[in-house]
Amino acid sequence: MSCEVKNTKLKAWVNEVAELTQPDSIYWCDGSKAEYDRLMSKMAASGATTPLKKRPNSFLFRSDPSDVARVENRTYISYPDKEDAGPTNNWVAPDELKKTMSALYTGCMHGRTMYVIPFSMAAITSPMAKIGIEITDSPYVVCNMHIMTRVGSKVIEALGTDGEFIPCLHSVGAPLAPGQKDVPWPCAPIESKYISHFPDENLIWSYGSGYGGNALLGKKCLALRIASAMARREGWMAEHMLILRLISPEGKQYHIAAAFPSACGKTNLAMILPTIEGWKAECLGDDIAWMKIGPDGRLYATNPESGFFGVAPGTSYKSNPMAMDTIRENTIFTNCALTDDGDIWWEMIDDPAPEHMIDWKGRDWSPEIKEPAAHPNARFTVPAAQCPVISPDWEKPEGVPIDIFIFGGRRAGVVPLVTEAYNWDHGVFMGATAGSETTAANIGAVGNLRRDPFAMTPFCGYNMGDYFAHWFEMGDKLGKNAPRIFYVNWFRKTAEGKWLWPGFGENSRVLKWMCDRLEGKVSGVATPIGILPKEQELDLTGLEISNEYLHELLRVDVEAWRAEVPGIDKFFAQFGNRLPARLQKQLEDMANRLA
Ligand code: GTP
Ligand code: SPV
Ligand code: MN
Repeated sequence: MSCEVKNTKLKAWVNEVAELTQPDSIYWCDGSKAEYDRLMSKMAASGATTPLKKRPNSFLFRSDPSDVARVENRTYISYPDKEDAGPTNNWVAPDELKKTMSALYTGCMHGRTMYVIPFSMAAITSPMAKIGIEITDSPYVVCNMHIMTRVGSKVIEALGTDGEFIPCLHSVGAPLAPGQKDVPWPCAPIESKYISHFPDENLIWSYGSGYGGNALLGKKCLALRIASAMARREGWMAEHMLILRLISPEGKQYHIAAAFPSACGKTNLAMILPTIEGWKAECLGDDIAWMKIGPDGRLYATNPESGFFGVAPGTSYKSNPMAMDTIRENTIFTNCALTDDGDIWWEMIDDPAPEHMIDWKGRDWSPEIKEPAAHPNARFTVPAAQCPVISPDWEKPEGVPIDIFIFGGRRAGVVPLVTEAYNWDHGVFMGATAGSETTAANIGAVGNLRRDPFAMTPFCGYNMGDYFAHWFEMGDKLGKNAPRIFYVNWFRKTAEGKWLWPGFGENSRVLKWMCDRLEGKVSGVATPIGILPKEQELDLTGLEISNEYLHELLRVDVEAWRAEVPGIDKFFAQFGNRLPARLQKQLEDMANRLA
């Protein structure tokens, strides 16, 4: 560390953690390239990673087969009162959880180095920036944090003697006995994994997993779970949203923030290459948005991260060319397949599967093997600055003013391609009732329909009923400056299981309709569930789509929507008196329109 650590609280906390976890040594990270290179070389030498011959400065990691995604059933929001965590979060009282975890942490870093990572979420020059300190025993976490956050001595300088920071404690939970050889991906069994949050204290404790959102604590733990609770206290918003700028042929800019559940299309939409003539897009963020009302009364959004931790399978030059160009170098790959010439491969990438590969479990793979060669939640970690369509304004300290909110999810049926909310309250209702089929981004069953309000079910750091109320409060404050709200579903299927909508770049056609609505150029049609495009209002120039598909995509199936009402009612009931009356009223209004 090139500068001296003067923060009394920080020094005391690091000493306290070291006493508890008993590492062999303590290392303060400076965020430099030399540090990254050194750690990667060490991990390559130990067999923890494979440098990729075909991609400059890129590395492949294979996780333990049990440690491949977030663990929602081991994730805790801990307040003294269970009611404050609400019905959608796991809860254990702080004292009890700390007792259990302290026992696990005792001596858990034996045989390992303890890394201290000073990091900033959002550019350190941004008024929205929050400083975190992650303590971890995983060099893989250090390298990923280098990419995903701003790590370095500047953060320590900014902290001074008494600056505030969010303590983020992480251990893979695999102490080494003297002389014991390490494994490539150390972690603890599922029943001793804990991803714990103490929002009253702005404190994060994570144990037992080395993977993504469980271990890179700046991301879901800090920037969503802890930040959402802070945002409610302080009157701003922390959302699971991409941020993009759409530019019309006339040069008018529209800023869009969109919330879809994990593995439901945020990274893809964030880097969209519009297929309609004259329209351009720039990426500002692909996963998280922090938003605050600016001096002009509009809502300004900042991406607190500095990298992308994106889903690999499905990514190709055909689906997401900008992501493919982003990951040409300086990328960490996790749980992808390895080709014989030293490159990565995954399902639905451009090239067909070669005759031989090493799969994500490190086994020989050939096309007769029926299991996928890459894990469905295989990921890439890459600096955002490498994206060819990154906006020149992506690090602007004050952020960008949001014009449009989009909610959505993965629904094979019922939900049309696009619907606009009648007003803010209706839009909040749409967000609160969003439903989606579960994906491989969490350990658990895939393809089950669940309500995932605002795509925040796994990430809301307080009672979801209070979170709904916070959305209404923000709308009241924004008044006429509030963004317009839309709901989309790119994932509608035919009875035979074929996509009805081509998706990806073609989604620009739907975005254009939204802009046309803002400009008053199109009227749409009022339906019981909201405003839908008239078929001729969607710009389909150059797209081949059958009338039958288009009709189905824009059809409101009144029977099917009536059938949703009791489910929503039941879903709302679990929030008891924390459910805002305004939401119940929206449900009644929709039921009446459907009657
Ligand atoms: P997280 O990083 O988990 O938060 O996911 P995400 O919301 O960023 O999802 P992402 O953009 O990585 O997409 C996940 C999967 O959905 C990938 O396999 C994509 O290829 C696929 N996908 C994304 N957009 C579309 C679309 O418009 N249509 C279809 N059919 N698939 C899509
Ligand atoms: C998600 O699951 O929404 C992700 C990946 O963005 S993780 O960082 O693992 O949470
Ligand atoms: Mn995400």
